[in-house]
Amino acid sequence: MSERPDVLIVGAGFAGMYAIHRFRSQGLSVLALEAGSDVGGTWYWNRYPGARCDVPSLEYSYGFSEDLQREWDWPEVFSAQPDILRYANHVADRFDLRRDIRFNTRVTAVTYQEAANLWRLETEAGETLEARYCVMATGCLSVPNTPDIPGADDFEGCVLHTGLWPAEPVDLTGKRVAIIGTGSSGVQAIPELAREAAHLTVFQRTPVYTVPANRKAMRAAVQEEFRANYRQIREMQQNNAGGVSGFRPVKSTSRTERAADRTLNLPSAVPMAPEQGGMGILDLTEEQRRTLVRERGLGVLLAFRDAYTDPEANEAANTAFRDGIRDRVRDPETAEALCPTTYGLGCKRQVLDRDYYDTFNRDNVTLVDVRRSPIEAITRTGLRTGDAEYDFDVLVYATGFDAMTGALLRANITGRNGIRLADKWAHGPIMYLGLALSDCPNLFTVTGPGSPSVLCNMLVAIEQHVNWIGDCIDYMRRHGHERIEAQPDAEAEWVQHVNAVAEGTMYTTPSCNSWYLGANIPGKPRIFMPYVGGYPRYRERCEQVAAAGYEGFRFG
Ligand code: N01
Repeated sequence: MSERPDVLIVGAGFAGMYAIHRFRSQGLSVLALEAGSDVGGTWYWNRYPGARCDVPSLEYSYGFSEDLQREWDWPEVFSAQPDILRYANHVADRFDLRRDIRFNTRVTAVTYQEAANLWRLETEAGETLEARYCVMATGCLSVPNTPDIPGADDFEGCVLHTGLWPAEPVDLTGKRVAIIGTGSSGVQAIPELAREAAHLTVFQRTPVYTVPANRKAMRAAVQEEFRANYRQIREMQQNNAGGVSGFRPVKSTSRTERAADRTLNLPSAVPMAPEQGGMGILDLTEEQRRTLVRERGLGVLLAFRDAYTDPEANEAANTAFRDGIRDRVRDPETAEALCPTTYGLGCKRQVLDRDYYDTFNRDNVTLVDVRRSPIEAITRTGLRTGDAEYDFDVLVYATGFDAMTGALLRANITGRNGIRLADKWAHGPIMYLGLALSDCPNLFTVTGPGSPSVLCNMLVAIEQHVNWIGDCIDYMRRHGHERIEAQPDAEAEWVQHVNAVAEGTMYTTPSCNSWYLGANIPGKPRIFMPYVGGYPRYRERCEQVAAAGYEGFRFG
């Protein structure tokens, strides 16, 4: 590790890890600073029971190394957190990444030194490091949100957050457990907690549309078929709106299996392109929709692409979904409380589950609708709502993240002339391509706001950004440039474009309150943050920008 590396990378999740490898391979010296004690980012922190990826692992994996693809075996089609973390560790070992990572090091300030043209990073331990380039690989969902509930510090039991779950196993046997939150994390954790705890109380504010996840174990023949076709698969990813190839094994699966995969359409939570088409939900009567859901499960509703573009079709799908929940959950009052009514399918990221609705048929599970009777306070022994008191031993927050902007703001970035990112973003994130900021020369972000990021297979989005940044630094060195900086007008034009493409989609309907819009954090500006125009269109724009000599940037 050199004294002053060429590049300082903040974060050693999947983005930071690839950045180390990529930049090293082009002859740059690097140092990554990571708050955790090991690699893996999201998969290091989110160890809660049931944590699992919602994109197939053969797609949610690095594509930069043929050897890596050849040698790694996934045990399941959609991997559980421990397997993904094992993969991250394997990558770290295989490419000897740890020698350039400083663990247990949280960055507290990132400041541009104009005269020296250097970025100075300060750490929680009081250390200072400098480099010409700074790459923020801080993740999109890495700042856990813990709601400010009165009395939170009074609780005498054990408090956990799904996004900060301890590494050592938590024994919940015989315990009364409570969980707040029913997003992706809550939905995955609830069935597991219910199996382990003596009693589980679920505090739900907004019901979720969740469909059963694919539970297939990985068959060796399927893995092999992927291996043989990886080159084509990676290319297909580059041309798919969500960065998912959708490649289906042909040789190693039966015709029935392939047909089931097609009709159930459960490949991943990444939205598919509307042009993938299919039958419209309005072509069926209400009774036919209900029968279809009874026969094939709730996941079948995701196959109707019109439900994501046409409000009438959307409402038909929402109604069929609610009927499906009522058919599934025995207690009518609980079933009714589980039915989403305030927003439609497609507004939030699709949630996938294992036994979620069946969990509410268990004797040891109680659902509390805190929209009807809000949480008033956390007490010494539990929690109080408007109409009841609940006692428990363990409180689990599954209350999500300060998404997309949270980690960048927490790093306290200050650019040229003392311009603070917190001030610049007071009304929402403004940046160019989700990659760079005006007044912050030589600072790049991986999967920043305004890029497809969370609407794309993250591994694809990460590799594209890191490669673009690496190529840009290479270009600068070849052309003798010391500084690159996004131009304010390019930044403004891009933000306008990001907003324009999001307008009129299900993501931004007035009834939709998602973390994509920042709506989950009190006081956060309501702006649709990721780029919804599709990964290929975005990638091409990045390529054009580079090919035109970094259009929208200024060199110095
Ligand atoms: O967070 P969320 P998440 N009182 O924000 C509730 C990814 N992910 O961690 O909707 C009561 O979705 C809140 O209620 P409401 C994935 O991209 C992926 O679950 O605000 N409740 C909501 O129910 C996902 O979208 C995977 O009314 C409160 C919940 O907490 C993203 O991470 C797995 C509350 C938060 O849901 C975030 O998911 C896990 C309060 N004061 C996560 N404050 C997979 O790959 C919040 N809530 C499968």
